[in-house]
Amino acid sequence: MAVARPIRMLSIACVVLVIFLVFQMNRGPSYVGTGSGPYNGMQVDPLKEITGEPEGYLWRADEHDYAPDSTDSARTNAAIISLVRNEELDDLIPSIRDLERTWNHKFNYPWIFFNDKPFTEEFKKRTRAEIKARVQFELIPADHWAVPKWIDMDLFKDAAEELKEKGLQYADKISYHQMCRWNSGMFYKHPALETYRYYWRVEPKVQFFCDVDYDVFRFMEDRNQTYGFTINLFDAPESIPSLWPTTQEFLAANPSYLSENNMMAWLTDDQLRPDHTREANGYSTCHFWSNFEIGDMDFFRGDKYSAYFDYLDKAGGFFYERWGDAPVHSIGLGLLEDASKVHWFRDIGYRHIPYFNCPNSPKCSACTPGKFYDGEPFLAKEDCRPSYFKHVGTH
Ligand SMILES: Nc1nc2c(ncn2[C@@H]2O[C@H](COP(=O)(O)OP(=O)(O)O)[C@@H](O)[C@H]2O)c(=O)[nH]1
Ligand SMILES: [Mg+2]
Repeated sequence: MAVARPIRMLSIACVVLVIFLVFQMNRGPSYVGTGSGPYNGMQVDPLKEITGEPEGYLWRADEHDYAPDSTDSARTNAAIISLVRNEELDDLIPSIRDLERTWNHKFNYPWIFFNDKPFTEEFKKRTRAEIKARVQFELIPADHWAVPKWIDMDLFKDAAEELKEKGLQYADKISYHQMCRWNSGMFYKHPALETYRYYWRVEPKVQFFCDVDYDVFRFMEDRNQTYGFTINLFDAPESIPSLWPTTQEFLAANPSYLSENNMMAWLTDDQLRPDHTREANGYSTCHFWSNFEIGDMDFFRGDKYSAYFDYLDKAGGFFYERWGDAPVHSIGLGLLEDASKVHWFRDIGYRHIPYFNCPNSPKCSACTPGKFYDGEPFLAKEDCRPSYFKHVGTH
């Protein structure tokens, strides 16, 4: 039986409408690449433009002594650090290879591996085989890793169960909470790092894509930089509902700690993802993704950040919620440090699944310039750079 023409036309229109709606739902957010609208932080992804090295003097391996065992080398006071489990060895080796190939075989900074359990002989042997520079294996002191005595474990279990029901990853895994706390406020207190100032944090399973031909630690030191990041991301608000209210209490008690040139506008942005800012009770959830960090431990060891970490630690949110070291470091820096002391290492091609920082540069290979994520299109909206560039800048 023939279908009446108006009905046929209506059916076709419906199909077209459905296809259009599906396309719209899967599309990246319109602030990336298209321009107009209230969100003008990132009209064009800067990673699509040609990216070169930072301006100014850079220390290079062919002009200075960076030999691995030189006692008078040009290396500054810095180390590559990695918290890792023995069972992650196979995932760690490619991370080491990438960083050695793209950068550290030229500069030979020491690697220091940290673990809450002793490293196996196999771990030591196989990591040493990848690195010309000095390598150290360090056990974390039990009292740095242990759950603090003021944490009520029954309360932890109830809270973890509730967070797990909400779908929050790792909520009921106590070691994940311990790891986040250690990275937030403990790593720089480890005796093996006491005499070090700068660190580059590396995780298993990460990738580096670009040749970096200058000493990044000297770069940090020469330009008086405190912290460098590659990826700027939104967090899961359900992991940190009371982090911002607790931070506000701390600030009210210590108003003089707030840096004059702070990053408050980025931390409290409520335009890019208003739902996130609301659910996190005033914090945008935007943070420097801390699986990559190049930083100055003197900032974390300083009075202001130390007081901030202690305040958070007493409040218990590392266990009763799932506060991550990324938002904690980021809020600490955003409030207590001068915005000009945070640097976006746009030239360091990097990936931690599922996100990338991939610049457009002849020094890079095996990543797509400007590609931010790999996987489902909804991941596009996790990019917080539009807010960061708008409120803080692209330096
Ligand atoms: N030694 C040790 N390392 C851990 C533990 N949990 C996590 N890590 C390390 O901490 C970092 C972050 O953990 P990861 O599982 O990558 O968390 P994600 O990136 O948030 O999914 C990685 O370098 C892990 O190897 C732990 O219980 N013991
Ligand atoms: Mg990881």
